[in-house]
Amino acid sequence: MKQSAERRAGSFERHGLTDEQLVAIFRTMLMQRTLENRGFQLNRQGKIPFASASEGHEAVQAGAAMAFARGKDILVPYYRDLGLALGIGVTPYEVLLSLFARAADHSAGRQFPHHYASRNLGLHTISSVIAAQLPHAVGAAYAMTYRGERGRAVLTTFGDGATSEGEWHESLNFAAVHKLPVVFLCENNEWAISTPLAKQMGQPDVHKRAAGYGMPGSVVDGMDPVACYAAVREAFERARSGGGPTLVEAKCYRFLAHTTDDDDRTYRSREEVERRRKEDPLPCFERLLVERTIVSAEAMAALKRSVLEEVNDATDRAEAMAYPLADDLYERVYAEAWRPWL
Ligand SMILES: Cc1ncc(C[n+]2csc(CCOP(=O)(O)OP(=O)(O)O)c2C)c(N)n1
Ligand SMILES: [Mg+2]
Repeated sequence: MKQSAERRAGSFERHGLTDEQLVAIFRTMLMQRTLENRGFQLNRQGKIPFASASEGHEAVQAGAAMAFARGKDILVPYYRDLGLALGIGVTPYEVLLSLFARAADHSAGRQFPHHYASRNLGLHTISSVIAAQLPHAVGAAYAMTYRGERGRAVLTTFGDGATSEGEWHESLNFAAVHKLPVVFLCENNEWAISTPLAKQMGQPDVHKRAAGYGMPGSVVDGMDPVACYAAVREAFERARSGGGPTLVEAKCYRFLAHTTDDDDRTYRSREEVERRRKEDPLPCFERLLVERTIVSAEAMAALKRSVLEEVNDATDRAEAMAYPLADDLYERVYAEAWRPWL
């Protein structure tokens, strides 16, 4: 991976991104981490039942979100994509409404946490059923082709474990056969809950499978947000201009347990996690922005304060909202009033 070697050697390729865009990427990454830590805190305080963890995926997601064209492209993500959701415009308040399961949440508190959806943002609701989102993504891309639309594409994401599912194969194959405008982005964090990569696949490089489908594949350092932006942008450009699908693999790592319901000490060593922590994309990218004087130390401190204030404010506002009423259980589920207990 050229980019990561360059990063370590000290050179920096900004791939056409302005200072403002680089700072926006960092802010998304910091917001993702702060919100996610807030989810874990609220769970441990007994205030919310569940939160998931995407620490270690921030660079992939903020980079990919920067390549997404709002108002044109469609995002069909999976459950670990808080940063992608934030990066394309979901607000921290909306995320907290979902975590607190309040009535004002977009699903009126009914959906599992982190299952965002937004018609305006082009965000499909996500799937907890591994790989089930892929046929949906390919279907959306097929619709674009069927309607003769150009200049837009679908971005869909998944983990390394998802690549063992039949839907994964069917989706890539169908997209390649019909040259559909899709970007398949694998967030390879080396674990599928407690299943390590070596027990999931004989070929640890997911992108190499692209050749078997007849589509281009690329691999990128998933701890480098700018490299991720460049890889996803290239795939988007191919898809939007009629060049068909691409399989992009971002190598990253999950630093925390799978979710608040998981204890990763039962299946992986602390030494492994500590070793991988050294690649943490947040401090690495922060250092780069300050060293290159893209952000001053004072502006960085102010940015951190503003992210924390926004999350604190969103937490207080979401927590103060009402729960859904039991009487409304079947609202927006059936076309007509449905009161099975009456
Ligand atoms: C079809 C199906 N099988 C099993 C599960 C249980 N499950 C939830 S997350 C997960 C791990 C998926 O790992 P990966 O695709 O690598 O994504 P990651 O969670 O590591 O980001 C599994 C097995 C599920 N949700 N759906
Ligand atoms: Mg995984």
